[in-house]
Amino acid sequence: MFEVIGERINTSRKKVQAAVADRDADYILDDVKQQLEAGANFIDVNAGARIGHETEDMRWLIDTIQPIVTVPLCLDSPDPAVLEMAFQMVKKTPMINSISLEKDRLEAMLPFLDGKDCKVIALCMDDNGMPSNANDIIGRAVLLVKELNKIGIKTESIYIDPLVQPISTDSNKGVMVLDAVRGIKNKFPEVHITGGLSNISYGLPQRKIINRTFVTLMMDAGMDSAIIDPLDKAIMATIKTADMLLGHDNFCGGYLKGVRSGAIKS
Ligand code: THG
Repeated sequence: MFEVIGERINTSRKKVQAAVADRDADYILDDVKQQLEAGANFIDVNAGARIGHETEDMRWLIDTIQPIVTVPLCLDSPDPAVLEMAFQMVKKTPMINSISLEKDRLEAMLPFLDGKDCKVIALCMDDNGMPSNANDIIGRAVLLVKELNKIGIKTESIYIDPLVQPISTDSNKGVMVLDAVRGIKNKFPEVHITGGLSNISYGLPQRKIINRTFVTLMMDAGMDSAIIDPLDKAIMATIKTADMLLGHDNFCGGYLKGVRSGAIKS
């Protein structure tokens, strides 16, 4: 079944940033509870936005969230020192978000991940920047899997983020990433595909209909996870329905449960 990584605990969001600055635990706990009730399979925690405060903000967020969280955290930082500190604090093995092929980041992250039996999000980003065609994305995914396998991370623990780019700048950006996902899954059937979706609609009006339609297409191509807002009922209902239609929901059980709980309405 599709795995939802709840994106809301991110200090780039104004209200979360204020709550973190004020050490307002109630606000954070209430938000996390809502994400869990909505069906988040992981809770992403990103404390990167208050420059100079990432380590202490991450420590406070984990201390705050950990007592109530029933799913693993997804530790979201480019800094291996922050990730190491956070990794030592968590009780459930976390997902690490993220590694990339950028030379400095790769060289810093590989020793941190070496010997850790955890899930890892791997971005198809290198020192040349964003990928420019499907083969470029696939080639980067191959290198990421190779580097991670070398240090003992199993292919089934790797979540490739192909990096979604705005379709408003180039009408091929949708097909490009869809073709890339098919190519990656063809080479590595056991690898997971994840990522943020909302970049696809950047610069266009009525973004949510674009994001919802795109996730459906991405799921057909092989995406089986995404970093989204689980409180967005429409996208959650779309994902559950697409999962059923793609044969990932035995006896339509997940869909019917969603309807009974009121989460899915036509
Ligand atoms: N891939 C991976 N990790 C990621 C991303 C990705 N982590 C961060 C980000 N992208 C996904 N997380 C968020 C979290 C919050 C918001 C968007 C993405 C969000 N943004 C509002 C907006 O842009 O309008 C901010 C509004 C506010 O201030 O509240 O809510 O792609 N691996």
